[in-house]
Amino acid sequence: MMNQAFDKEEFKKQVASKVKSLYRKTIDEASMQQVFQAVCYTIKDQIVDEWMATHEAFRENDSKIVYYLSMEFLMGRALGNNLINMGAYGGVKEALSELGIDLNVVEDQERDYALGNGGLGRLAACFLDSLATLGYPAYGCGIRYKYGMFKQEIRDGYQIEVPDDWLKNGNPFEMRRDEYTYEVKFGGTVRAEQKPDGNYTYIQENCQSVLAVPYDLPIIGYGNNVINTLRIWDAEPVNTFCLESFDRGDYQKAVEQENLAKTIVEVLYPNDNHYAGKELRLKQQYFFISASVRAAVDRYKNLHGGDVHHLYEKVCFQMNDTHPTVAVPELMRVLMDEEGLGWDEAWDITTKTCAYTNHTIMAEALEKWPIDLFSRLLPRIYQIVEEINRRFMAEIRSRYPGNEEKVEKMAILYNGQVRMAYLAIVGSFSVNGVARLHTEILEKQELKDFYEMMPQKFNNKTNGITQRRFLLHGNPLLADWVTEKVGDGWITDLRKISGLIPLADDPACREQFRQIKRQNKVRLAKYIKEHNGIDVNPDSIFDVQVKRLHEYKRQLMNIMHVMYLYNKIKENPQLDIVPRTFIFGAKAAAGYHRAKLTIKLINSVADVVNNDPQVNGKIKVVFIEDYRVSNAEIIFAASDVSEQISTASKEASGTGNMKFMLNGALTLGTMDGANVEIVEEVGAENAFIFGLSAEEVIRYENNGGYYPMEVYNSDPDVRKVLNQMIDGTFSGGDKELFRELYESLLNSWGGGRPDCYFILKDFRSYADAQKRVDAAYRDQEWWAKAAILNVAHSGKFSSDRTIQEYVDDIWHLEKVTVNMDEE
Ligand code: 26W
Repeated sequence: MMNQAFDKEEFKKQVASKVKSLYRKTIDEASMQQVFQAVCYTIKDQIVDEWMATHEAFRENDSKIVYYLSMEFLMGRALGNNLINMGAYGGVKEALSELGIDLNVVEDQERDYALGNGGLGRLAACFLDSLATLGYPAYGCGIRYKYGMFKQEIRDGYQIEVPDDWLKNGNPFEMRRDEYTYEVKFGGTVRAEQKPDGNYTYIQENCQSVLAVPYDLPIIGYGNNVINTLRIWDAEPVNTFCLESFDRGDYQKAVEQENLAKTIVEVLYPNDNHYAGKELRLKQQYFFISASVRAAVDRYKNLHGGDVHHLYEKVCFQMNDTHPTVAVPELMRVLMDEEGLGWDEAWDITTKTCAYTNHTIMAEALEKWPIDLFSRLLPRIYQIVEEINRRFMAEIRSRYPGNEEKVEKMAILYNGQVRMAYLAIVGSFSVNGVARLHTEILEKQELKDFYEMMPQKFNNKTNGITQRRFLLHGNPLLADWVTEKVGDGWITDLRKISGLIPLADDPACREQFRQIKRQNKVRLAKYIKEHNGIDVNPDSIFDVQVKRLHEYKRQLMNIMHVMYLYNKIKENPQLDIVPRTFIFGAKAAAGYHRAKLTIKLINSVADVVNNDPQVNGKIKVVFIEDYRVSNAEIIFAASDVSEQISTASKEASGTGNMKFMLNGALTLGTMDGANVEIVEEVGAENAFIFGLSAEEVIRYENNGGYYPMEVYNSDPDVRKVLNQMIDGTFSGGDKELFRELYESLLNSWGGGRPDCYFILKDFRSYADAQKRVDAAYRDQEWWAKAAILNVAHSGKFSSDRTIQEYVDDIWHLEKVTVNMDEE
């Protein structure tokens, strides 16, 4: 493989020949985009043997395969990561530089594959990297959206959404696989037909349909020749619009089918943690699930003489949240209607094949499809869901006789809705949360009834991240330093990074660490200057909150603290504080008004603070436009403080928190999600923890909330900040602009409780923690030590560890080895 056998001269030759055959140019004449394309095609040629060999190994070993079903894969850029995992990054860098080309510039030609919103989508991408690196047979199954997550522009402080035409220049790594096309049916009616054996078969008629055409992307394992596949489905019309249909009077239908194909994969829904109930979204779900499930069943049948009875021994469907839950009834349909199995047999197989991961307890995120919509769009699937529900209700009644309240609470079909989470739980053999605290809350609160009835299904899998992208690729300076100190074992076994622990006490190592952090801050400062036109001081504390914008994540509390600090400086311009740069990056869902208003507030505060001569560089506020995977890599590397300040109990896990830790930032956070486990690993003395506990938050919630007005009345600093939202201080005199935010904190705007995310309740505790950050940073020796200890204790948070736990407890896969002997 390229690992051992990277041939620089050969590589240069091939790139030159690709540039020639693709563009009729020499390398010198080619644009950087053309060089980028040529480099990618060259790499694709080089990995195709391993890709084939991997699949050959799956067949030879009759491997069990996990199909990771996900509406989102937030891959970021492929080129750099592929080169790293092939072991060719250094070689290619050298080869290109001999041609006078900078690999970083070539990498910058690539668009992010932004086929996801945030945490859930990025987790899927990290999991694919770990699965391939550990050598486990896996497919990612998703949708080839024409437009991914929108590109964010900031104009006049407001977010503007620009379509993400990521395929404009083509995708050199993808491979269209027409031969694995499936037809997917929507709507129409179901007719039961009696077969000769007396059983019934069900036929969906008068329906619309589209073709699902798969595109495969290689997922390259690190240094092991294993190449897994991400299969994303595109939609095409069944027969392109033709006169024939017109003649037959099917004109309308032909147009409709063409439109369906066009719209179904048009765009990723940009909602994070918010269910909108859009018909097209349900179509997307069934579209990719039907194709993926049937592809998996067909592959299994081909290898096992057409008999599906032992499917679960070789296939596992892992459902990434409830979005792919139609996999349960779809597999039932395939097993019964297409394979001729009876209900009991089919149910036994299905519930041994499907597993479900829950990623959120936010009530507004729960998918509940209206039955009329669901049954109209998926008539046969709905019949099956009805029967699943009927049998499940009977089970509840026999388990809890006379307890109709239980039945109502747990029914899959209730109040005119299909409760997807309940369908997922009932149809799966495993239900997991994504951090210890989150799983506990599921078991004790949100899914209590289900946990009581079927405790054996429940388990925790604390999330993780891939160190190959977020340290090795994103932070080469620190990666090299770690390797110099503890060897390169950490790249595939992050626990080995604990070898750094003793170095935290070595002043020379601390100095080296500080230098690296400083260089990374200079790199980010340069990025900010280029993209925002703002000068930031690399010697200030880089205090960073980057994540989706959501009320529960409390970016509002962060910017309110900046307002508070600004007021303190105005009261006393001599105020002794360590210079701080508050950095934000966040996309708001396009229809989430309050979140977008928070972005405007951040930018408005930035304008005032950054341009006030009295502030004199003590604090700066920067909003980084279009936060995404590729600039995240640069941001994590440069951070000192990691803001993880969600209302306790609301953030299921968080994964950004782990990326900061790995890059030596100190956590400023609540005891929420995986923060709890981060603090457990690194020690509370090396983090800044504040705020209500999850238990306290839940107790308040169960008792009708709290009175934010009491905080307003008793705390003059908080009162001043709140008043500034409605006195025009940060809005050029406009008193109405931010009123909604003010009201949401004090008087409940648009219904609900005021300050339901406990911002005012936690504010003092947060400000105190910020003071501790300031004090701690003055002791540079202490800070460097704590930062190194954060890196050193990040071993648990590799997605390699997470994946190994999924394999041991849920998937039960066996590793494959792929030997590429030189011929
Ligand atoms: C139906 C609308 C919708 C869309 C996306 C509902 C829910 C989602 C996701 C579940 C939101 C999400 O990304 N959740 C995040 O998942 C991460 C990976 O497990 C966790 O680290 C985050 O805490 C969680 O918010």
